[in-house]
Amino acid sequence: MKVQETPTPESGAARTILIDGEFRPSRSQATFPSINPATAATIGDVSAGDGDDVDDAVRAARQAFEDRRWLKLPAPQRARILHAIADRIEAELEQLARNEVLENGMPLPIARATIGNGAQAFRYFAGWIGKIHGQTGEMAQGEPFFGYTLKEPMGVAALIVPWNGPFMMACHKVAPALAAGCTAILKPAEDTSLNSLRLAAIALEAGVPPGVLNVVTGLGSIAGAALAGHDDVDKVSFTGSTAVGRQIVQAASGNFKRLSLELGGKSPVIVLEDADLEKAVPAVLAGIMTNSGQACVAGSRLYAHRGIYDRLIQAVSDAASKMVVGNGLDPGTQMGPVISRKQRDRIQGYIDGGIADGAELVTGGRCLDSDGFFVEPTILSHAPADSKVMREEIFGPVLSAMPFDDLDWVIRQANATRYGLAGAVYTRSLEAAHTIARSVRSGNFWINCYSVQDFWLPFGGYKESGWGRERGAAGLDAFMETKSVVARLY
Ligand code: TXE
Repeated sequence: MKVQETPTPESGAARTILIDGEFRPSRSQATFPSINPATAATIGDVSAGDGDDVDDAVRAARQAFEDRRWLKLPAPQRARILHAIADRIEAELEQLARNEVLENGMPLPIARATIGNGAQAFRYFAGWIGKIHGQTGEMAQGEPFFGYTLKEPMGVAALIVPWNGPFMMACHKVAPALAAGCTAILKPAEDTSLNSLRLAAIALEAGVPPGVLNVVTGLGSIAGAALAGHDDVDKVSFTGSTAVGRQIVQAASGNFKRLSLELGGKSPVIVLEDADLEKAVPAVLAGIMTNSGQACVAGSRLYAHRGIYDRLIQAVSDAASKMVVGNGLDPGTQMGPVISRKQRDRIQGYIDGGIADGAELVTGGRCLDSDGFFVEPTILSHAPADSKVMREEIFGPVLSAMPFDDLDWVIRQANATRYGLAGAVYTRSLEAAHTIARSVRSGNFWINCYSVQDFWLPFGGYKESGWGRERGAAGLDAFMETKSVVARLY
């Protein structure tokens, strides 16, 4: 099926709510602008969906789930459709990447990589379709009884996505939801709505029946909250701030929605004295500066052994100060803007607060004089352990560093956080690497590299970094219920 006139960043058509295969405005006709963070210019108008639009979308998704229009397609056909989505994403990669730069600001090569990653999500989860099995077993009651389990889709899933990797993260949720047989309502972040519409249109064109994947654009506090509290939504998969994650837990309690929460982080990066600094320096830098530090796994706390501390900080700062900051569409740009004026001001507040708390500014520290929302790559040294820059998620290009002497002490510091999403160690010692990997309480950990990921590896956080795992078998299971069936044979 060909979807007519998918709203694009350029068209900004304000018909950005997709229900049952039709794009339409919000019922209230209200809109909000989508802003290019590199220029502060308006890209287009997006429909501000509210509770009424959410009701419509949930009704459509419920109907599509109940009449099994998706699940009754044979498994090989569903798998082919997911592969067809990936094919179309790859065919449109350049346009999707440019849209991503316009709305999010990331450099074009990174945008291309994230769009390609989104396509891979569909290929990975397509591979699961047809391989979803329950178990069979004997019953303690003896022979006439026979037991087995069924894996069944959870039902209607709300997929609430953030703005820091908008297309890729939408794919990371839509692909497993569809592979599990759920129907869904995708709620993109208000800063980055438009590529989600193209994704949903691609899904329709590839053969996903209308109503199986719906989109409600709108503000989190209105459209997102309506989804999280809706009694006919069975599952919420959310990526965003820990504060909103907490609100979703409360809103979801009405009907005990199943929840997957991928929340914030304050990930420690530990560099031992024996580390290969030539490899560690670029990895430490990329670990925090990629996507202007707007990554949940950002390696934002650096603990370096005192024996190499000054050398490391100097090398990381030199490299940081040479980074080309600019419009993501300009060739050569290594770091784009942050997402919004609000985030830029918030980041500046953290930097100023860190310096006031006693951290030493080694490089960066300021916003660029520009209409866009640019923050210099910033390194703060000797940040006090209890300062906000060492404790709170800044979500900007700001690395807070501290020297250490003792391994036990640094492990305690690494764990002295409410978060538990990721961490890393750089060392040549096998013993130290694996001891630290086991000691840091986080859902992801890297040895001599950073943020290297794959779809078969579950991704998620300990502690206040969230609930559950995305990707891998666990990511699929997060959209399924297990039913136990017992039969008496005679
Ligand atoms: O996030 P929000 P914001 C962190 C990061 C950042 C901070 C604030 O520290 O600085 O959050 O960013 C939707 N019910 N992360 O304010 O509000 C919203 O529309 C339901 C880390 O932009 O959490 C969007 O779709 N949904 C993170 C999504 O939640 C609601 C990525 C995320 O927005 C809602 C983003 C509500 N009441 C921010 N309120 C990561 N883990 O990667 C908002 N939303």
